[in-house]
Amino acid sequence: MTAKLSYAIAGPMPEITTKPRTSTKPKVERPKLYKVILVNDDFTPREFVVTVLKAEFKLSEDQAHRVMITAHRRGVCVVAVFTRDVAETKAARATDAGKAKGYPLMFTTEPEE
Ligand code: TYC
Repeated sequence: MTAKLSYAIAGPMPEITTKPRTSTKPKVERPKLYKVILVNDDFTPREFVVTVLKAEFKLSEDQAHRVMITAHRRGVCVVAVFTRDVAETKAARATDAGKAKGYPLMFTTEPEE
């Protein structure tokens, strides 16, 4: 006896397959930035403030003088922005530089909008 092969017209139910996501949406969130703020006081010598700004924040003589004089006139001046860790470390180091000389020089940090 010869076996007869029979074929259904519609064929098998198509399988619905979904391709697994191999490439995911790139999630590159930019880190929040923090401002380092120079606060004025009545005791720290101007030239010392300029020296600290140049040493800790790599400002030029001209930039450092502008930042110092802005804080002197207005009370505060934004020095620069960094990631949180860097901003806090630099603000602490710059504040400590004043403290080491007996000056009340102060740098603070605050998050950008
Ligand atoms: N006001 C200080 C003075 O007259 C100078 C100064 C400027 C100090 C800016 C701090 O953040 C400062 N000697």
